[in-house]
Amino acid sequence: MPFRFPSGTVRLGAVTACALALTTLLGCSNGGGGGGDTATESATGPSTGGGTRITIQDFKFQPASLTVSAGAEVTVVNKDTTTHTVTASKGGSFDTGDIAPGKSATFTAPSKPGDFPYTCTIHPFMKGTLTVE
Ligand SMILES: [Cu+2]
Repeated sequence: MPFRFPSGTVRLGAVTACALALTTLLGCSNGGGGGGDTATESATGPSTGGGTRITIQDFKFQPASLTVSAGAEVTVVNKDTTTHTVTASKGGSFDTGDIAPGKSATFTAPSKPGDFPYTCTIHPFMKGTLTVE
């Protein structure tokens, strides 16, 4: 049988060298990427930073029901082509005032837990609920 041990050994050797080089390279890049991700998460902070958002589109609040922590800052983005507001229906707990088309505004959620229905003062048929916990 024509086995050729010398050439076979050479090929295996080359493959092994390549695999080692690749492993080393991948190991290095993985380490760097992981470090970068961790740093980004730390800088962004906990989820209270950017998760509280109401989007207005097609004369609707999205989501119509949003649960936030007491005193959280809520961002309202108006993606419609007309002005809207986010205004607490009773108690005057919060009110963004007029939000022009394509603009955004923020308000501070009530500091007491509960359900806070809100509406758009310009279009009273628009309704949503902010739940504070
Ligand atoms: Cu409106």
